Amino acid sequence: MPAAFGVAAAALALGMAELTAALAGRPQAGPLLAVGSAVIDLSPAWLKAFAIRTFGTADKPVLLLTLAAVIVAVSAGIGTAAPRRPRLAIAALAGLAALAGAAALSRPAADPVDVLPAAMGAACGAFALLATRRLPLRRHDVRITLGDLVRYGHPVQPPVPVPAADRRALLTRGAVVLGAAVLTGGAGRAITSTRQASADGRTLVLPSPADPARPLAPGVGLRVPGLSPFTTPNDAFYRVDTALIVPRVPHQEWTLRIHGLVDRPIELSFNDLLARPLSERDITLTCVSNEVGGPYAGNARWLGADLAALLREAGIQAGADQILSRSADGWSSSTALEPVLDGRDALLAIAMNGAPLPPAHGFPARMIVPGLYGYVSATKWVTDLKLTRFADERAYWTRRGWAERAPIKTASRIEVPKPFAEIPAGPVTVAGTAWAQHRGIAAVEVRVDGGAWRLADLAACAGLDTWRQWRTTWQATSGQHRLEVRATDAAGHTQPAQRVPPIPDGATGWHTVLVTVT
Ligand SMILES: Nc1nc2c(c(=O)[nH]1)N[C@H]1C(S)=C(S)[C@@H](COP(=O)(O)O)O[C@H]1N2
Ligand SMILES: [Mo]
Repeated sequence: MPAAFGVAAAALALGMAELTAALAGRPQAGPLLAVGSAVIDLSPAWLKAFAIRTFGTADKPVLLLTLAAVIVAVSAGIGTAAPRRPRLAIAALAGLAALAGAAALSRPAADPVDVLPAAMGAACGAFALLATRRLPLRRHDVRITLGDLVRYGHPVQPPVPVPAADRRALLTRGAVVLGAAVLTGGAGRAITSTRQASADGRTLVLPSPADPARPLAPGVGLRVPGLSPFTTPNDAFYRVDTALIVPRVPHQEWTLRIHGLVDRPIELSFNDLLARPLSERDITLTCVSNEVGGPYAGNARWLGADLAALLREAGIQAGADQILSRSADGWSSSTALEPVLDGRDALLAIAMNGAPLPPAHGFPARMIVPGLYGYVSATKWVTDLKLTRFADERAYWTRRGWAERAPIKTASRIEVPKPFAEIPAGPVTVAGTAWAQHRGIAAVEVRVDGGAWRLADLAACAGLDTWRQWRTTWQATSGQHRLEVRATDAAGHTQPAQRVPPIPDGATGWHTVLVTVT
């Protein structure tokens, strides 16, 4: 029972902290998010890779659940200790609060007020814990208290069973504490989400592009059931980032600084960005963590300002070979300058498929560079571009063992039939997607059971920077079969058979699908 009371007290502490963080306008300083984010940044690369591989996009809920489980366990312990060793319990609580406060202060763009949520939470948690103390739960208590004399007419001698009335009083208090936790926590979440809705830019009217995208040929998307669409809808677009909650950056407050090795540093507001001539381009984005055949690729129509033109306005100095970009949430990325300036459509994007960037995909603005993996090019919530040298500075993932320069490797995957599908004998459509951004796909080949490679039909080409769909017909005979695919890019490079893992610069190998023909 004291254990449960400890958990209720912890819930109240978290609820109060959440409310304090919301009222202070610093939701990121709430203990759960602050500690969770610190854990993400402190965990070693192999653990992150494992989390992304094992849990995919659910990696963040899994982290929060783990954190919640730890809190329940620790607070149950504190609750158990509280009746007999109140000082120890309060000290443990203070220690946890100090940890949460330190985590909040360690966040990028932290402010001294960020310790407030942890402090308020700890104060309320301590108050709730002390509420158990005045109940005679201490079976071995020999202290003579006035309360005991009044209640029992004599000093309490051990062992004294806990009177039912007091157990009920404890239950009532526990329920009150839990109710207060739900109320404060709920109010905090409500305040934060109301604030965020107005900062999301949902109501923004997008300027029309000065340089619109070429209309998509009807043949870029093949009509094969089960094949992913040529243009990935925003809500189906993969998401990969280190942010535990989606950073909310009000566009009214957003600025982008361009500095470092430049002649004229620039600071740009969101209105400045909207006022520039904007281009619209179809570009396929890919994550370096994508395993062979994996889902971390998506194709969208982006609207944005010409990134190379912006940098040239700032005056690029000799010696600069890297754009070190930073995001509102403190992530950083190092992009090779040369590909950005070579004439490809590198964008400072504000919209995706006709809508302002969804918050999860970088609102108000993000970078998009065709041909480079996301971690070296696609900074979301971008606020800072510094021209530097690879020799001088590194970024979030390059400090953790990933390659400095990471052009996207030629890739292909089988999307139809699905792995382990059972299909009837006869003609079977095999179809999928291939990509080699900024080089283009020249050929896709399929083979069955290690036999001869056969060319697949390619869908219409939408440009060098997008993926390309393909299909072929296979005369399936009964039994188990192994389908394999490989692509050749327009530079003449064919995907190698050799399997290498994503780290440090992207996976290779042929995507293989096993099916049973009946
Ligand atoms: N601020 C920020 N931007 C980021 C990341 C990040 O962790 N933080 N991850 C990058 C990686 S690894 C990829 S693959 C792309 C994914 O973009 P998406 O989530 O819009 O698909 O964003 C990039 N931009
Ligand atoms: Mo990525």
